[in-house]
Amino acid sequence: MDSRYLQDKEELKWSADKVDEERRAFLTAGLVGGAVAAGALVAGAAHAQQATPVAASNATPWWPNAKWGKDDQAGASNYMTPAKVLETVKWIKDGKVYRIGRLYEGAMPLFGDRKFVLRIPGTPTGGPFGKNMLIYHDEFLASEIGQTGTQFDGLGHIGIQLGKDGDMNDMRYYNGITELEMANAYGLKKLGMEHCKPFFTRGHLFDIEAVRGKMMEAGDEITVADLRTAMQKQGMQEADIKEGDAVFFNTGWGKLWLKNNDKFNSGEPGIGLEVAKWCIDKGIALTGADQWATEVVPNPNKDMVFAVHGELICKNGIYNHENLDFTGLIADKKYQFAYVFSPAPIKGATGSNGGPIAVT
Ligand code: UVW
Repeated sequence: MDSRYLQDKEELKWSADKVDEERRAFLTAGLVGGAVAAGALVAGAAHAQQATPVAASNATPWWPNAKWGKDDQAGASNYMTPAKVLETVKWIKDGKVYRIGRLYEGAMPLFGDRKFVLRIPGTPTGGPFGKNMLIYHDEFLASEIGQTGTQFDGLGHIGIQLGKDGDMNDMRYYNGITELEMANAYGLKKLGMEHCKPFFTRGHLFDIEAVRGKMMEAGDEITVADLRTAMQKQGMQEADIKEGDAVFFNTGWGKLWLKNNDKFNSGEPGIGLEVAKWCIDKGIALTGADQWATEVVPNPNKDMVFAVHGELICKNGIYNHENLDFTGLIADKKYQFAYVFSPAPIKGATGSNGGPIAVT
């Protein structure tokens, strides 16, 4: 084996350990803070934290993928077929386009130690050129491109460790792909964003903030009963939710964006394993929310951390779009729309930033 490869592996292992250490520190602090805040705010409320009825089990291998085969790396983006596009187009009635992503800026709340640093070198960066004296600007961006701000989680983002610490053969991702098969300091060798097909599908928005009558609090889990209440309030039919559709959850937590970043980062309301299973059973292609992980943090089951990420992304190839903004859609009572997003096809990337839209 070539020595450069071995060196990459060592570097990767070192940086993985470091990130892990930092995340554990963040999660301990965040979950403790979040649990205290959530406990104080949710206790006594009509919707107290509920124990997740479905336990995530890693005992049964989730590969080879039954729907798209053992070599598949595109997951639920395979639902994006010409038939799906034509079915979705029927939902476009008034031609209105809503931006459902947020502005990217250095001040936005970031998970853990992630960064978003934009610089314009030179001002102007270059020129003047020719007698016409043309000048120009470039930008330099230092950031986790797919994991800051409005972010689309790809299938290379989340895996599950099944064996001993450091055993890359037993860290498994979508379709059973191992860390050893993917690992590369210069971009993932498997499950990179280049494998994800552009999304053009029907979106269904559940306004759970409206169901609760106020912003949900950290640790408050959205239940399937909440989804049914939301559908009733919003005039939606469960039978309308079809294989390959996208589902979105409004918790109200997004109101803290740039207003109270510390609280925003301390935890969040969101879905748990019960709703995750509902999504899997329906063949949903993508979940999304107005907060940073779509799932509830801390999980009411204190042994679970980001368990929904594991079930949806890793085991089922279902994508996840985080830090969305549904303000315009909710103001106009538009709960069903065409969701359109073409992730940046960066080879080997774990996710994508970008500007998702809802078209009604
Ligand atoms: C993690 O990276 C665990 O979460 P997110 O997908 O919310 O960034």
